[in-house]
Amino acid sequence: MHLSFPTSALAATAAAALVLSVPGAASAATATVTDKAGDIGPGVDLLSVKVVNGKQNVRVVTTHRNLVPSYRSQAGGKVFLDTDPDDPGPEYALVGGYFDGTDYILLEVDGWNTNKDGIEPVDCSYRSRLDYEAEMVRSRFSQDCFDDDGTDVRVEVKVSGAKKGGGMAVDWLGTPRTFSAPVAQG
Ligand SMILES: [Ca+2]
Ligand SMILES: [Ca+2]
Ligand SMILES: [Ca+2]
Repeated sequence: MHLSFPTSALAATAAAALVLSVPGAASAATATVTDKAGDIGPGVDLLSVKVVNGKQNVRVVTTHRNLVPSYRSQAGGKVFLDTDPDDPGPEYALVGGYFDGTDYILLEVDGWNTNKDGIEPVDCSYRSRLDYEAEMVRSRFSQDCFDDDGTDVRVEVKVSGAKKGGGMAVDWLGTPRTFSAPVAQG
């Protein structure tokens, strides 16, 4: 049993090495784009968007100010994904509500209009989770969702929410209808 100490020490070292190597092993390319704070006043202010383009999944994490469970926020957002730079505008859009009881759906789109005729939901593995505590929306898409899987991904995000005095406030990531720099698959 005198071997147990060196063995467990070795195991601990291996475990530590494993933990440290996870970001490298997954080798996902990551980019974070920030948006101005307070550029829409009351509403679900968008602060940043993180994109991780991994082997299996594309993940998009948006960070907000005023992400709350109440329906009074009327908050929601669209995460536009561009997987084909030769075709203008986004190829996909995740459309979802940002308060309790809302749902989300991934659509195959042809441009920025998500209400056009002929737009179909994508049948693939994806999910989106609201985290009010962290004020984040975490979305994950299997690479299988995309026709051009394995290519660079560019994003644009548009969020909206109720203004105190009525009407809706809209906050785009940076310049409206402009994609982030491409994030290559890691
Ligand atoms: Ca903002
Ligand atoms: Ca495109
Ligand atoms: Ca903005």
